[in-house]
Amino acid sequence: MNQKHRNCDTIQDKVASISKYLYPTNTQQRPLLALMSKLTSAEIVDGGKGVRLIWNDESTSRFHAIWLRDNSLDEQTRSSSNGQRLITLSDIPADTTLSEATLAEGALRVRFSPDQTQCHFPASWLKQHCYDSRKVPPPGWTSDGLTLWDSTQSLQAVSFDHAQVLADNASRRDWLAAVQRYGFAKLNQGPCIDGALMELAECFGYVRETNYGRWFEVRTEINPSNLAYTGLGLQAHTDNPYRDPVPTLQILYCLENSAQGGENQLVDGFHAAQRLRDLNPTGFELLTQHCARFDYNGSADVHLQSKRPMIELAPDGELIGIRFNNRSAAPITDVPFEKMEAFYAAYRQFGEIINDPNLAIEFKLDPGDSFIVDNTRVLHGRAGYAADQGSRWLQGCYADKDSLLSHLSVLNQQKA
Ligand code: NM2
Ligand code: OGA
Ligand code: ZN
Repeated sequence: MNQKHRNCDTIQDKVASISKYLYPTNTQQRPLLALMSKLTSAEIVDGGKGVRLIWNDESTSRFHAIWLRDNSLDEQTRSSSNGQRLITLSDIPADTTLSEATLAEGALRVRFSPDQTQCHFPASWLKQHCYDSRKVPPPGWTSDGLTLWDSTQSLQAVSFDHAQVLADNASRRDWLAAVQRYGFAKLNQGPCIDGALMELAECFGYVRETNYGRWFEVRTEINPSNLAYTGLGLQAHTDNPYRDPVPTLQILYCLENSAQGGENQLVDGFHAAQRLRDLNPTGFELLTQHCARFDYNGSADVHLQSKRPMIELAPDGELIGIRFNNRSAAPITDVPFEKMEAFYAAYRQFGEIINDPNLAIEFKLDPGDSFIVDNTRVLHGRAGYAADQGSRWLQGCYADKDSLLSHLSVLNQQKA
């Protein structure tokens, strides 16, 4: 697309028309701070390769010319009907510099060279997206939007009424915000109806269908295809680590629970991983830097395999995923011989932390109750139960966090 010599005098209006796409109201993106920030000066630096802004609190932020050009908010750069970028990086000259940078009505107004395009950036947008002097904590950090928890976590604080979250936007928002922050939430007093969990997944997103079906029956079976379909206790685990990508949410919904035992436990895997890091930094590094392997071949028509670390970090050290499941851990072959003993010691220690009752919350589901877990973070387990007295019947399904967070963000925008 030819971007040369266009006139952007009315760009402020155009920015306004696309701003609904570009101002996330998500609380994790510092909007309040951004709204309160005012610019006091703008100075071109580094021969036009960047601009240095000073804020009313005297802090400074630098932005690169190429970054600003790529993120221009005008209608030629971003579609006014959907906010998507219309240009590719190749449409921007590699030698883009700033020829002018001034403050106008609190916004930054710039002109780029050589293509002479002009753009406005509202101060709040710049504050929200600044990247200068970003401090990266040591590996294993988690986002400010998460609250890590242990056995003292109040179950009440993350429990909601089933009918209310389906009927009412504000309750649904609170429920989904709890899943985002704590990695799980419980729902009480739903109907004891076969398949009722579908309505839960569908109220914020989409069911992830797998070889186990759109949903699956968790109860004792003869010749079970999976140990979940027995009365055995299950160590706290994440589901389906042998799948790539793993389902990022799981819902377990109780229809019957009169058998003795069968309590559920939940453990914050991010908390467990940080505890391992603090007790044994080398062990933590081993589990993050080497892949484990997972495998499921429990029925003749399925063979799922994956190779991923038990504790996954993003390139900047953010803790982003836990995979832990003794039943489907496959032989680990991606750790050098010299490190295997230490890797096993770390794996054992991680398991001990996960088994520590001080980290787990425990509850017994009543018929009509359910819980949802972020399967990349929170591990779930169950105590064994006797199959001969009473009955236990849960239904489960998978869904994905991207649509949950999307729905939550839309609800938050409606509130704002
Ligand atoms: N089920 C319940 O990930 C696992 O294999 C745990 C999964 C069979 C769908 C059980
Ligand atoms: C599962 C599972 C726990 C339970 O089905 O994945 O872990 O309470 N079930 O039966
Ligand atoms: Zn499970």
